[in-house]
Amino acid sequence: MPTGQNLRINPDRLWDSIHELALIGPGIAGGSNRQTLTDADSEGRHLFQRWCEAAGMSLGVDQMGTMFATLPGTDPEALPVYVGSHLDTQPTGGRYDGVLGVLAGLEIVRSMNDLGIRTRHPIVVVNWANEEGARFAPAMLASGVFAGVHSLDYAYGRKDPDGKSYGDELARIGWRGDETVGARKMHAYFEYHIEQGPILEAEARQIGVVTHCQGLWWLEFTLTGREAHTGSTPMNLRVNAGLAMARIVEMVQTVAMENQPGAVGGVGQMKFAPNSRNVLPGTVVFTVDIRTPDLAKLDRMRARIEAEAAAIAAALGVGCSVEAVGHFDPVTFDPVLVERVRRAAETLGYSHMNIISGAGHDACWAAKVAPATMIMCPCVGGLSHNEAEEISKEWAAAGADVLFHAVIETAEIVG
Ligand code: HGY
Ligand code: MN
Ligand code: MN
Repeated sequence: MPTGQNLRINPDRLWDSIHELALIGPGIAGGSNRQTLTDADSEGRHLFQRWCEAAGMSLGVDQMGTMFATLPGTDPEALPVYVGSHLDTQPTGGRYDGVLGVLAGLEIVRSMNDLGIRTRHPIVVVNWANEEGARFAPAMLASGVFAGVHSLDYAYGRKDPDGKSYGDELARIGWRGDETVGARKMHAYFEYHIEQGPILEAEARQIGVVTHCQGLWWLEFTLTGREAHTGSTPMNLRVNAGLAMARIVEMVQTVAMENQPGAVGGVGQMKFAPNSRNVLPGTVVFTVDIRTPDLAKLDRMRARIEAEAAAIAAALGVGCSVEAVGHFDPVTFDPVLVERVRRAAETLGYSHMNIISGAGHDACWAAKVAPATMIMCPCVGGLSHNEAEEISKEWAAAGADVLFHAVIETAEIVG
């Protein structure tokens, strides 16, 4: 039975919590730099733990460092309803990516306490470890282990650019829990997230009813040229890995544009060695990120990019190897939960539209092991993964109200 229109979260408390957490691991331009398994990440985790315990929740932590805060239901045998996202950020991230979803989950519990609402199913608020994949690729690493996509050994062995391993860093900050990853079973999973794109704002809709998430490949290329003097080496004697990289990046743009509408491709990370301004690079390592909601198109784009990159490198005498360091197929979210989100937006009188998530989320892996769906709110100019990422308190609260209704309807209000 849909919940009443008057059931709403406390917008000020949600907004204040978001901005109190933002004081931990601040960026250099007003955003956040709370990269996974850093001391700032740990400090943010401790604050979240204190807030959850103050709201009457008990905390569990699994072997990947994912945090699960539980509000008991009236039926201890009932599988919990999970509400989650992530508190780790990009190096130059915004205040809301991930954080909004975790703290909106906490706000639901705080509001249930205020209103004396109990549910039959327990409610668990989740902070997934290493959603961003910025420090340790791939993204959504902990939820991937939880869903059985990655082994724990693989995850522990992932290295950051300084060669530190996930397992060592998790132990160093003291957040390696005992729970077996993936042992928990979910009745349902909800994730509330900023859109990270321009559609909802452009369409003047308050709520994104997320029906799908586009699929992704992260292809890490290693190009091997010959280190040589940039001044005295004649052009015809160069084995130029930098030139090969430039032509491959241009080709990725061409492949993405030839697969419009509904495909993206680009490069966000690149490393030259020895990275000296007057030495032609011996090695260039960079990651190509391609995405589309169409599985066949995604795999065609990958095959074409790998084949054309090999040909570009060969024509320049440059060595070329590629490793897939991140992947998930396009995801279809649970139609029953999607309809519950849509009905909640209607009950509350919020404008809404169906949307496909452009970014990847832990919900993509949760959907492999439980009925799952997402809710989105607009963000200013569609900007995200940028310290200037911005949303309004009204947008944040509207999505949290919809989340509140969908979650407690799924968890079955008692009394
Ligand atoms: O890459 C993504 O889509 C997400 O931000 N990890
Ligand atoms: Mn995110
Ligand atoms: Mn992100």
